[in-house]
Amino acid sequence: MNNIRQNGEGHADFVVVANRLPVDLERRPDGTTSWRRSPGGLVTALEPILRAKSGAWVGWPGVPDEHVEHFTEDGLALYPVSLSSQEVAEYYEGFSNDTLWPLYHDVLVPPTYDRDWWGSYSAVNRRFAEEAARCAAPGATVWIQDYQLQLVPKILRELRPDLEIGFFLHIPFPPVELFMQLPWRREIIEGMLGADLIGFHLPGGANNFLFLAHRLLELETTRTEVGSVLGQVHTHDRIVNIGAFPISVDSHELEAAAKEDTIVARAIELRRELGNPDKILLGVDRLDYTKGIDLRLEAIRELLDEGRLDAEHTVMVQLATPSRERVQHYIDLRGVIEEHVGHINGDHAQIGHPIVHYLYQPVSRDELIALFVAADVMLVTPKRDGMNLVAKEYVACRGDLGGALVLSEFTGAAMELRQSYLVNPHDLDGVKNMIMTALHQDAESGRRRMSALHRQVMSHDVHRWAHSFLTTLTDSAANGTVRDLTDTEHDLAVNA
Ligand code: GDG
Repeated sequence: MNNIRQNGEGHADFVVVANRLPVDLERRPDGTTSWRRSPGGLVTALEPILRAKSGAWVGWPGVPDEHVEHFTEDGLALYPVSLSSQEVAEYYEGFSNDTLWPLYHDVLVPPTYDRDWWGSYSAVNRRFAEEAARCAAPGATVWIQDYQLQLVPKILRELRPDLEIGFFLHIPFPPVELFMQLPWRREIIEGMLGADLIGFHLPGGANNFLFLAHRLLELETTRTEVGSVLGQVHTHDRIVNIGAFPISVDSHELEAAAKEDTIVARAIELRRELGNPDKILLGVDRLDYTKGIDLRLEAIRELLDEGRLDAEHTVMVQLATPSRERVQHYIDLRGVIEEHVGHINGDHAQIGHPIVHYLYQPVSRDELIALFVAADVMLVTPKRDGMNLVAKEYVACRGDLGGALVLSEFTGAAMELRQSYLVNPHDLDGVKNMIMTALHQDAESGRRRMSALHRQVMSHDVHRWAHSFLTTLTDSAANGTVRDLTDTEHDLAVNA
């Protein structure tokens, strides 16, 4: 990353505001720093738009107590927001990930309500809004991402009423009974209502929000169904559109990668390294209590104990990417998962032949795709998940129509991937039975199922998602009304 240069202010026509920048600042042992790209679905989807439109990205560089001026990297204008160690502990690990994250995921663990964390969350949200206000050109489009930044739309509108402001929530939006626990519930809803368009993955989240805006703030809400917009909130001076925009993956890129010779060869080699088992089961998740890694391992353990799974010819690979490692619930969960893995291997493995291959470390993108290609059954069993991109990535990689997807009904992806083997993750016997069904599916029905899934993911990719949100945002900001985009319009715009 050597082409770092200063960038002018207030010139960006399109601004993305997210907790993290698309690059990570890395501090070397000798104290010097460097930038490393951190590719993710959002960057892939938005990069072409950022480049075409003189775009800017506002976010935290991932390291506390670093003050970095804005700069341009590989043609992208980046505006770092610095956080102190205390803010990382209170705004990020605290309020974002130990209050909002569990509250929005069905209170799977009890959320902590801490007034200092709230103070920090408010202050940091203001800093993000001020940075966005600084770099946006007059009348620019600003797209704010996710639960860490729910106050930014309101603050930004106060600072810059000329802007077109969109907000998208990547995690579920909870029902009123749960949301009402939050001591700062009014502020959060008012914060989000600073946007012209608020997007959720699913209609359920959008409806929960509409209901809350009415119940809590006594605002008039109306139901409409035009394109992705499901309703409107009428504030005293504006109309805010509320819609459902299910995110997706870069399906075509993944499908092509999965067919590359090197990846196919690596998939074969992986199977050999795993001892050429009859069946490979795969789980890929951030290590998070929402993802149901523990219950999946419990299901496998009982199936082995009962002799229904053949320990000699079955292997499971579980990748658990380290995440939020200083939050106590995550430390506890790691212990639980590793105990399960130890039990399964202790009881059923043989020397040189573990049943569960468990990695607590990220793997490269190519290795991940090779694992998707090698896996006979993909296990995606969250107790609650906004969407779950892993499920869609697996399907995109299975252009060969092989493999099977066991998918929790409690993921957003389950709304679209109806031909998967759907399970209720709270019903352990149901999960066990469905794993056995997926393992023993007959080849023809397996191909039929995968073909339907693959078609869905190929025709609804992340570019379509971004285009759909941004088109609706422009209509919303212009006059509060939206047009229903046809499939052809989507395809033309996406392929332009
Ligand atoms: C939030 C919401 C929503 C994982 N391990 C490795 C690796 N990954 C990649 C996956 C996938 C991504 O990380 C995880 O995305 P998910 O969607 O599954 O889950 P969250 O991180 O919880 O994301 C979620 C999403 O936002 C988008 O709106 O779908 O519901 O919770 O892309 O492939 N990638 C590599 N190595 C790994 O070891 N290279």
